[in-house]
This record gives sequence, structure tokens and C-alpha cells, in this order.
Amino acid sequence: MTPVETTVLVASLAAIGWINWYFFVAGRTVTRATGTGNGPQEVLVRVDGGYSPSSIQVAAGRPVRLSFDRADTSGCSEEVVLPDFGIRKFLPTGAVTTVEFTPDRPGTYEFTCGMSMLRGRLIVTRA
Ligand SMILES: [Cu+2]
Repeated sequence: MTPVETTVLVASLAAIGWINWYFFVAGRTVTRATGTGNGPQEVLVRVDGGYSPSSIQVAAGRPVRLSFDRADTSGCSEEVVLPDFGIRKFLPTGAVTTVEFTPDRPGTYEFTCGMSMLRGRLIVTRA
């Protein structure tokens, strides 16, 4: 093989590996909230062109505190919306903004940016 062929092969394998990771691993990783007893279930969510983690598991019937740490400056992510809980909040860049609510019923709920382009999931399980 020529050096060019080798480079193309290596780059292709890297791309395939990344695509598999992105679709089959990254999207399925569910982060459980921390906190026990009656205190809030806390999760720190980084906002930087998307939500990380984007799948969050909490238990029903206990308060949830999501802390959004916004790093990017795009207009897209400046608001976070949790329609099922009636929450819409502005996220200043470079700051952590907390949102608190108590999910009463198990289910999967979405959280999005103000235009529904960035998406995350809140998986509420039976307490
Ligand atoms: Cu947006």
C-alpha cells in the first residue's frame, strides 16, 4: 500500500469507529442522579452545542435539581425548556443555572433548547 492508501484506510476505520460509538454507545448512556433520602436528586448538565449527559434517570416523587453549566455562546442553547413541568429558563454563558421540580409520575420526558433543536431525555422511574 502507498502511504496515501494507508492514511485513507486508517482514517476510514477511525470514522467507522466514531460513528459506531456515537450512535450505539454515546446516545444510550444514562446518567443516574446522585443524592439519597429526601434531598434533591442532582445532576450537572454541561451545555456546549448539546446536553451532556443527555439521558438522565431520576426517581419519581422526589425533587430533582438539574444544574445547567453553559459553555457555548450560540443563541440556540440560551434557553432550556422542560414543557412537561412548565419550565423555561434562560442560561447565561459561563454560569450554572439550576432548575428544580418534582416529577410525580414515571415516564420519559424531554428537555430541549428554546427551538427544540437540542434535546435531552429525563427518564423517571418508579420511586
Ligand atoms: Cu436551539
